[in-house]
Amino acid sequence: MGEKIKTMIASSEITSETNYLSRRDFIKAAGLFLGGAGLLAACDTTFPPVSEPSLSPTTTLPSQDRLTTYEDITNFNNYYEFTPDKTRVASLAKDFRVSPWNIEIGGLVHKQKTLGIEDVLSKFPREERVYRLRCVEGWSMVIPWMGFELNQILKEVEPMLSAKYIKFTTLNDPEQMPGLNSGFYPWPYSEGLRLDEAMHNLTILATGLYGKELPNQNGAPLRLVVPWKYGFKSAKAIVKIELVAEQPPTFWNTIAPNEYGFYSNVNPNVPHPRWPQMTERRIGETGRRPTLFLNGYAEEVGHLYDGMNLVENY
Ligand SMILES: Nc1nc2c(c(=O)[nH]1)N[C@H]1C(S)=C(S)[C@@H](COP(=O)(O)O)O[C@H]1N2
Ligand SMILES: [Mo]
Repeated sequence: MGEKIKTMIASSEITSETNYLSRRDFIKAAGLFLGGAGLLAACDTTFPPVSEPSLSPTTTLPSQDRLTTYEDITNFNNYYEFTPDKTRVASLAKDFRVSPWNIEIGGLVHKQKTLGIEDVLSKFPREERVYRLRCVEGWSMVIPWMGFELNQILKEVEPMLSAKYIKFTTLNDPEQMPGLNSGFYPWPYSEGLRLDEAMHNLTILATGLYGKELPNQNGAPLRLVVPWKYGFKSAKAIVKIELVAEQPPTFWNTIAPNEYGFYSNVNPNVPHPRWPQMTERRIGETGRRPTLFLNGYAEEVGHLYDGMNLVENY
């Protein structure tokens, strides 16, 4: 596996070989988001850590990984509320309204909250996280997200001892999202995590990518990213986060429980009835590469599954 490197360093090294924004533009964009003159100064000479991460931001990014282009990340999307056609999500989501937007955080918590998206952006400064995203259909990307750790928001609401799982619910607005008129699916799109998975420092809520605002097609204004799980766990357009006692039902698990388990950890050793899991196609590249156990994040998150049979708990 690759060398252990800081996320920030990883992205700056990769930057020179991609069409990433020039460093100057990136710094400008980051400053714009944060409105922080101090941060701008601090970022002047090195590639900008936009804020100090609350916990170690290290991650394994094998040196052969290159950032997927902005073009590909924003024009090849899964977002069934708009369309199952990956190449049409961007145009259908073009006028999606991301403001005003409220996120309700409740359930088994001591301090229930409803935050406007602008409160979220100002309360939880974002940092860059470069993560691999592996879709269960057999393709993958490397994405420079902007976001903050989910545990920051969870600590604010003070989970009760009885809370064991988190349920994420996303927007259900058929007027804006044409796919919602398809009666077959158990709308709204929902997802879930075990509380310890949600608290892990690799789990983020993303509000941007490539140093820019999060594009609508990628889940604006707020989207979950859990890099060691298949892409469908990363719910887009979140409006509600609930702490619950029991494992919650989820969208894909409800549709086809034999194909999509609750855990859905990336695992080349657990076959899928329709798609290859041993190898993947990196978008923008030719050929296929081996899929890594836990998407290459085993060192960081493997302990969450100690003693669990990951073939049974797929
Ligand atoms: N609300 C919602 N979130 C969703 C989906 C969706 O259809 N609706 N698709 C998922 C799937 S299958 C994948 S692979 C990722 C794709 O994210 P991207 O388009 O930003 O690459 O989003 C996930 N989040
Ligand atoms: Mo996916």
